[in-house]
Amino acid sequence: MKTYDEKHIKNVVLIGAAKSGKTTLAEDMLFEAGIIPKRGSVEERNTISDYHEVEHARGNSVYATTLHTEWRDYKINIIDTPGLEDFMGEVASSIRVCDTAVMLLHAYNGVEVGTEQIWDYVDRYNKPTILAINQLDHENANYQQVLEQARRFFGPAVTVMQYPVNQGPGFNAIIDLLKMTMYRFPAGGGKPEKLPIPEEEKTQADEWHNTLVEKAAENDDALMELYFEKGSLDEDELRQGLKIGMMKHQVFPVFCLSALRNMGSGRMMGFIDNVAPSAVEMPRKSRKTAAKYPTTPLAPPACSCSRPSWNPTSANSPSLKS
Ligand SMILES: Nc1nc2c(ncn2[C@@H]2O[C@H](COP(=O)(O)OP(=O)(O)OP(=O)(O)O)[C@@H](O)[C@H]2O)c(=O)[nH]1
Ligand SMILES: [Mg+2]
Repeated sequence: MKTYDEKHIKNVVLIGAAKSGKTTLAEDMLFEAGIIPKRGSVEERNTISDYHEVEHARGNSVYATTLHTEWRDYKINIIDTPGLEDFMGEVASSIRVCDTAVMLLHAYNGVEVGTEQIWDYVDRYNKPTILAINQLDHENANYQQVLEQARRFFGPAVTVMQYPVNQGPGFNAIIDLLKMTMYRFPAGGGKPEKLPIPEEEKTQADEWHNTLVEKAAENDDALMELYFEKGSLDEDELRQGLKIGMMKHQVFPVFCLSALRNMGSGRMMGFIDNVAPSAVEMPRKSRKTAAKYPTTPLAPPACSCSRPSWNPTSANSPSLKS
């Protein structure tokens, strides 16, 4: 494995109500990046993440599992957490050590009781959050309804980054409002084709793109000035504004996924690389010891240990984070 400096390591936790698809997404992120040659499944009890016997017996994650993947020039450390209330301790400790939380919402069930319980911890620790609407291939997937529920529950920080073109069993295309591109996936998922936004989607895409630009601009005075000057922001400026918004808990970007069909996770990992804050970018104001323990490669060790265990299926190490 390559050596990564602190800016090129992203620590994310996958959270969400039971059965929203966290373990399937973790498997997909590893597969998509070529860390594993074949995807296991929860049904076949052979995912990298759910390796304990009790998890096989129950068909649920029970423990928080640390994994890692590499996407482009970044290392993404992943903690896959359980969704059931009984295991909330695992979830809370994982949120505490992550830099970005990826909250999965089921494309039909939307915001569930489990989502609300888990959100209390994200809110308490004020963690930058991505909302990932998963299972868009579900026969009853309803993106619009889930988005409305999310807006009601998470508030105005909900920021649409992507929307599905054809949700349901035929799901294979996403419109990305940062790139203003349509991604169309091959039948088996994987690398999407990049296409122009179709004529019939242009009005909707333009409208939501403008909202995205405003959302990115409003978190930073310099960007706001630029926006007034130019009437728009370029991709890099958008990324910068979204990053600031995520760090202030003013932006929760919404992504589209079908983890089971290997659709959408690559683009989301690209966003984690380029926009989600790394540990060194996060403000440490609230910690009295922060000045004593700066997060730089030359500083003395100072870390949180969230899971002192060893995963025999991926030979990973304890989860330590400064
Ligand atoms: N159709 C469809 N099914 C999915 C998708 N992602 C996950 N599933 C299925 O949803 C079920 C739950 O998936 P998991 O990955 O175990 O969900 P989880 O959030 O890890 O569940 P817990 O660990 O119990 O909280 C399994 O049957 C998966 O095959 C998806 O994108 N589309
Ligand atoms: Mg799971």
